[in-house]
Amino acid sequence: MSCGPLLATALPETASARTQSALDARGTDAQAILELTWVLIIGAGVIMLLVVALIGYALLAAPERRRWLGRASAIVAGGIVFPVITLSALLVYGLMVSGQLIAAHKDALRIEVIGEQWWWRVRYFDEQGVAAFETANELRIPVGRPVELALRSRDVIHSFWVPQLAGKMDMIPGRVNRLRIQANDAGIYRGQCAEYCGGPHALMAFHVVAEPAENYVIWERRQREPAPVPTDPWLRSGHDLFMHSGCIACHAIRGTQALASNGPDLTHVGSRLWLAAGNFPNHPGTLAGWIADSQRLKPGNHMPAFPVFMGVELRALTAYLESLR
Ligand code: HEC
Ligand SMILES: [Cu+2]
Repeated sequence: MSCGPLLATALPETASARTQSALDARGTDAQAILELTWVLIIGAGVIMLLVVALIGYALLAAPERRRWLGRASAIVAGGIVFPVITLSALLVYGLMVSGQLIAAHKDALRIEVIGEQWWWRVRYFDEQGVAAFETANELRIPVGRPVELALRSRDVIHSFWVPQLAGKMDMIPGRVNRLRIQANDAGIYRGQCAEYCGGPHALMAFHVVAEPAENYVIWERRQREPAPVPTDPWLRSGHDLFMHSGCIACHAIRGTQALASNGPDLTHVGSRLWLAAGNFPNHPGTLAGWIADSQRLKPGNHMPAFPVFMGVELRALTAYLESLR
C-alpha cells in the first residue's frame, strides 16, 4: 500500500530484501501455513502443560483426592476420547488449510521457473500462453495478485522456497509441480534452493520482487523488448567483445546473434538487482568480477572464468552488459 511508491523510487539502487523468515509471513499461503504452525505449537504446548500438571497432581495430591484419576472412566476420557476428538479436529482443520492452498485461481499470472545447477531460469508468457521472455534468478510479480508457478528442473532435484510467501515445493526432472504464491505487501523477498543439488547449492538463491501492478506492467513491457545494438562506440566495443569471446556459446541476448540457452538470458541483465542467483548486488564492480573470475565468486558453477579480460576490455564488456536494462 503506502510502501508502493517508496519501493518504486528506492529500486534498484537501495534494494534490500526483507529477512528471509517463515515467521514473517507476507503472502496469503504463507499466512495460512503460519497460522497452522501457531495452532499446532500453542495447542501442543497447552496439552503438554495439562499433562505435566496432571502428573504433578497424581504424584503429590493426597491419596483420597487423586483417586478419581485411576478410575476407568478417567482413563477412557483422557486416553481415548480426548486424543480422538483433538486429532480429528486437527485433521479437518489441516485438510481445510491445504485445500485452500491448492485451490486454482482463474486470474492467476502464470510463470515458469526452472531449477538448473545453480541458478533459476524464469519464463514469462504472453496473453496467448506463448513464451514471451526469459530472465534469471528474479521473479517480478504484481502485489496482491495470485501467481501460479510451474516448477521444473533441467538436471537434478531442486526445491523452490520463499518462506515469506509460500511453502516449499520440489522441482523434479521430468515433472511439473505447481505452487501458488501471492505477495500482499510490496517488497523484495529472498528465496533459496531448499534441496541439496550438488556443488554451490548453498549459493543458489533468488528474489521475488513484488511491486504495484502499474510498475509491474512497465517492467514487463520493457523485458519483452529485444536489446538494441549500441551506437555508442564504447558500448559497441563491449558488444563486439561479447559476440566474439565465446559468451554466445552459452548466453542469449535477444536482438543479437547470441541465441544460446545454457546460461541465463542476458537481454536485460542490467535491470536485474542481483547476479549469480541472488549472491551479489548487480553493479559494474561485481559484474566485472564475475566475468573475470566467476569461479572464485561461486566455486564450481558452470560458467568458466575469463581471466583473459582485463582493464579496458573488461570495462567495455561490463559497460555493455550494464547498459542492457
Ligand atoms: C560454458 C557456458 C558459459 C559461457 C561460455 C559463459 N557463461 Fe556466463 N554464465 C553461465 C552460467 C551457467 C551462468 C549462471 C551461473 C550461476 O549463477 O550459477 C552464467 C552467468 C553469467 C552472468 C550472470 C547472469 C545473472 O543474471 O546472474 C553474466 C553477466 C555472464 N554469465 C556473462 C558472461 C560473459 C560476458 C561471458 C563471455 C565472456 C560468459 N558469460 C560466458 C555460462 C556461461
Ligand atoms: Cu539446491
